[in-house]
Amino acid sequence: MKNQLILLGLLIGTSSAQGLKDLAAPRNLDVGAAINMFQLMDNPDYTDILEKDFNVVVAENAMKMDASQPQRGEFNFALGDLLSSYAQKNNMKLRGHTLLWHEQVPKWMTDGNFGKDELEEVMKNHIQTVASHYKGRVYAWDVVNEAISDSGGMRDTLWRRTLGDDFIARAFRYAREADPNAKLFYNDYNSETMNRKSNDIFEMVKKLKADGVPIDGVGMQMHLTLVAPPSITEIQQNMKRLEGLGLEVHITEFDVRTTGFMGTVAERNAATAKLYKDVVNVCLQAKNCTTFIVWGVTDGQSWLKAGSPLMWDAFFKPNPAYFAVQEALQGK
Ligand code: 9MR
Repeated sequence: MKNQLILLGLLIGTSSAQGLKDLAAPRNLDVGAAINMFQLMDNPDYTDILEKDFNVVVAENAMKMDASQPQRGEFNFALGDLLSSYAQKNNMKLRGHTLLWHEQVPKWMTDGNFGKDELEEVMKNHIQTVASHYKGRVYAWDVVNEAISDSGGMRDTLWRRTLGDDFIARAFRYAREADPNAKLFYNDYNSETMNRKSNDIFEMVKKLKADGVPIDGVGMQMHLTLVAPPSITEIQQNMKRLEGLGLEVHITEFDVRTTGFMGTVAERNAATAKLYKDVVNVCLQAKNCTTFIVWGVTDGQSWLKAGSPLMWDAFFKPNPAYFAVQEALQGK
């Protein structure tokens, strides 16, 4: 009976049985979501969506340094392991976010007053302990997150101040040593079009490649803003130049800040849906863009806390953006 209903659904053109991941698979695209662990643990509406639509999961917060090494040398993998077994059970890939960042670091790290050698040891130990723990389970890691400044050049962080600019190269080498099979990514925001920041990232990853540093790809976070949408042509150009370096692109944290939009909610949602569709299309067209990940599932749980940035509303009902992505994947 169930099969007949699915067949009927397909015949009359509804694709309710097919999740986004099913539509994306023949187009060689992975579709993922950042996971809120509280929702994962006790909300079946949430897990129903995950299991229907996504084949990649990434912890929104649970695998960051403050969570995984809350005290120096004391690691806590409880939540990450839970997500990892959930992913395994549901045939999903687990993406790792993130090994090295300047935010969400534990207090012992920021207050540590470490000298160069000691901080290098902290960095190496963190990267290698975490990457070894998830070896064979995390298929791709954001090794270094947001290390380029918004105003040009390297961002001034504790890592860079103490360790020097080349901490990035060493971070990638440590990660590769610990897990030779995971794909290693540099991940950042506001760097999807051709701009100062994406130029800096391009030059950086070009040098890393030239120096033989093990880097496989660049994560474009894509926290977009509806009132100042990015140029799709420039996104395409940016993906293309990374392809020229042999680098893969993952869209890692897609959402749309919709506040400030002048118009009705319906107009706002339609414009948001178009942006979703345009970006999925540009990714489908780029040879090296293999993954589209949204930064959360429902609007109610988004870090943006306003508007309709995601594909489901706060009541778990699909937004127009959901159907727009569906259409893009179907080539409509
Ligand atoms: O969505 C995350 C939010 O719950 C955290 O409070 C915040 C802490 O800085 O991090 C958010 O996720 C960020 C991600 O890890 C890196 N890129 C920007 C994301 C949104 O701020």
